[in-house]
Amino acid sequence: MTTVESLCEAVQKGKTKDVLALIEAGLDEGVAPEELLNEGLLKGMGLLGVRFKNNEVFVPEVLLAARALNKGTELLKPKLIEAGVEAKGKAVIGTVLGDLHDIGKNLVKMMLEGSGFEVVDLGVDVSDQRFVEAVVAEAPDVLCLSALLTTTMGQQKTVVAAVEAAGLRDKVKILVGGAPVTPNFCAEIGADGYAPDAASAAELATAMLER
Ligand code: B1M
Repeated sequence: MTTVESLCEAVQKGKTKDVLALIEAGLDEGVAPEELLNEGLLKGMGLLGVRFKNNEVFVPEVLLAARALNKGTELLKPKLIEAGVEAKGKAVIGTVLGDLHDIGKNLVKMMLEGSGFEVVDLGVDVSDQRFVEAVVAEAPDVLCLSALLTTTMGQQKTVVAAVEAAGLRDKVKILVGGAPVTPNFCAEIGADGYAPDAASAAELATAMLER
């Protein structure tokens, strides 16, 4: 088994220590950080997600895997982010109310930072009012909303409406994403852009600054 394959296994088993050791080993072997992320960490979580859906594993196992994945991405972060990029814009990011999924949101944050954004992370389960308060307090260029559940994606609409009601809609671009979100949904709720993954989110946020 290669180091990347072992990493993929270790994430699924939620073994944080092994995940960190395998990342170090992979980097020592000269494996690209992107490969460790995509083929090791994210592939492992994807495979576990299928088993979660099929009721072969349950919430505790998925939580352990999520912790291992988050620790792993923290370790990889400096390798993935170009050093010394000057802040070119400001973003506020959070996972919407009722939703506790933060792995994708953390990846988007990391890619934004890698693209030179200063990022204020509001965490998970963030209400529309907290997003509005952050837009007032932080004056970001881009407001980033993540939602992973079909039951919470409607909160993205609530946030867009709350920003509008607060008279701030022309002050900030709103970027939405997360597995159930689509370009059509983005248009329907009046957000400014949709990105399917973290790298495209950073690209779109950058393009929004230039508009
Ligand atoms: Co949850 N969960 N979960 N879960 N969970 C899903 C999302 C699910 C698809 C699993 C399944 O049934 N197959 C399903 C949702 C079904 C649906 O709504 N259609 C589901 C469910 C049902 C639930 C619970 C309701 C389960 C329960 O309790 N019965 C519950 C809800 C809790 C809540 O939020 N209130 C729940 C709980 C959990 C855990 C807490 C155990 C854990 C989260 C831990 C954590 O995040 N710290 C968890 C996990 C880990 C998953 C799966 C397995 C993996 C999600 C993930 O992190 N993927 C997931 C199944 C799956 O996706 N295969 C599942 C990796 C991550 C990198 O991808 O987050 O999609 P993702 O992010 C992507 C893109 O979406 C995009 O970029 C990222 C990649 O580059 N993106 C953006 C994300 N945000 C973006 C924002 C942007 C742009 C792009 O712009 C702002």
